[in-house]
Amino acid sequence: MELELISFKLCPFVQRSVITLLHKQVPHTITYIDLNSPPAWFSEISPLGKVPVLRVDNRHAIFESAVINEFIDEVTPGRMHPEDPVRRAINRAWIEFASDCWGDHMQITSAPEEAKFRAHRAALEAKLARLEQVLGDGPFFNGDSLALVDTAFAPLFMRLEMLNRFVSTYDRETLPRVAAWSDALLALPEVRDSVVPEFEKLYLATVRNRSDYLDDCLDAA
Ligand SMILES: N[C@@H](CCC(=O)N[C@@H](CS)C(=O)NCC(=O)O)C(=O)O
Repeated sequence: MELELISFKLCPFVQRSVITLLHKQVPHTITYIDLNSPPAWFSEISPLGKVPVLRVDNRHAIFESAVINEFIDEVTPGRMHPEDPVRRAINRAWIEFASDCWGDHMQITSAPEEAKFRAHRAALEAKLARLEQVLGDGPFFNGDSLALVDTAFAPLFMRLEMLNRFVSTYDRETLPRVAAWSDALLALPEVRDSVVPEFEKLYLATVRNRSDYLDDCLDAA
């Protein structure tokens, strides 16, 4: 089966699928497009004009990262979802929750001034506090093995840690399970290698562009 992932270098949703492909050691290619000026062929295969899209055997196009991830998981050996249907459903619900956390990340990284940053930081922290309540002893969401739900959060934690060097995006002390989960995910080679080498530079440049407040924090660091 030939798998081609259509990507944008900064997209966290694409990154989820890359982590899954790398974790499962699935041969694949990645084609990067410029979302500001997408090629005509992309509009034909992506109904919402969004990445990721997974092209299968150059014949089928699958969109939506959660669906792509489940597909990759199903067609390769091993399972990145719990066997128990209730637990599996709960994992899917938290994957959806991860997408909501992206809204807060977007707001945080677009904040024009400190007061707005603080308000959106509080919203994100409240969501992370919900996660703190459901996390066990780790290292991953379900325990010892990496699951699709972990791939949904790893891109968020990667970005938050990049920002944490300049400004605190959540309090690691009051959310120790979240912090430990983040550390465990970011230590994985499949997470580290799920972005292009120049990712941090690109990401911080985008953040500087979007937020005057974070631009000042980066300057002050
Ligand atoms: N729900 C989608 C979200 C994908 C998404 O928002 N992708 C962004 C890039 S990170 C995109 O393609 N945006 C282009 C647009 O909205 O025009 C998924 O999980 O795949």
